[in-house]
Amino acid sequence: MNSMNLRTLLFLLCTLAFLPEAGAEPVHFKALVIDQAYARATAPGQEVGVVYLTVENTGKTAEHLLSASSPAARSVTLHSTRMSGGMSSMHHQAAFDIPAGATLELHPSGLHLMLEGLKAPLVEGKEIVVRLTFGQSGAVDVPVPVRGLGAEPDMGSMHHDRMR
Ligand SMILES: [Cu+2]
Repeated sequence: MNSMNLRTLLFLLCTLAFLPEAGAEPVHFKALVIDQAYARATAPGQEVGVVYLTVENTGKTAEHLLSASSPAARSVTLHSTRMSGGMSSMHHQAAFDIPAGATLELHPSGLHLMLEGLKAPLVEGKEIVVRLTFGQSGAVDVPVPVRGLGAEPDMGSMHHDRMR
C-alpha cells in the first residue's frame, strides 16, 4: 500500500470513528435544545479554537445568542465565515438570531464560536465547558467534547462545499 492510499484509509477510519458520536447529549434549557456540540482539537501553541453546535428554539418567541464564554479561553466570539473568490474570511457577529421554531446551526463554513486566547491546547477526547448567554433565557453551561482534527473538513474548504 502506498502512502497516499494509507493516508486515505486513515482519514476514512477517523471519519467513520467519529460519525456515531455527533456530540454530547442534548442540553434542554427552557425552550431551547442545544445539541451536537463539539470543539476541534488544536495543535500546541495554537491560540484559537472553534466550537460548533445547534440550538433549537421550541418556544413561541424569538431568541438571540448574545455572547459566549469558556474557562478554556480568554474570550469567545460569535463569528460567521464567508467565501469569496475561493478564500474564506471570518466576520464578528453581534448576535445569532434564533426565530421561534427555528434551529440555529453552527457548522464548518458557516456560523461558529471562536475561542480566542486558549489557555491550553484542546485535546481530542477531552471536554470543555462553554457558557452561552441568550437574550431571553439567560445563561447555560454546555459540555463540549473535543473531536479530532480529521473529524470534519476544514472551515470553508472546497472539499466541504463539494459534499453539500
Ligand atoms: Cu472564526
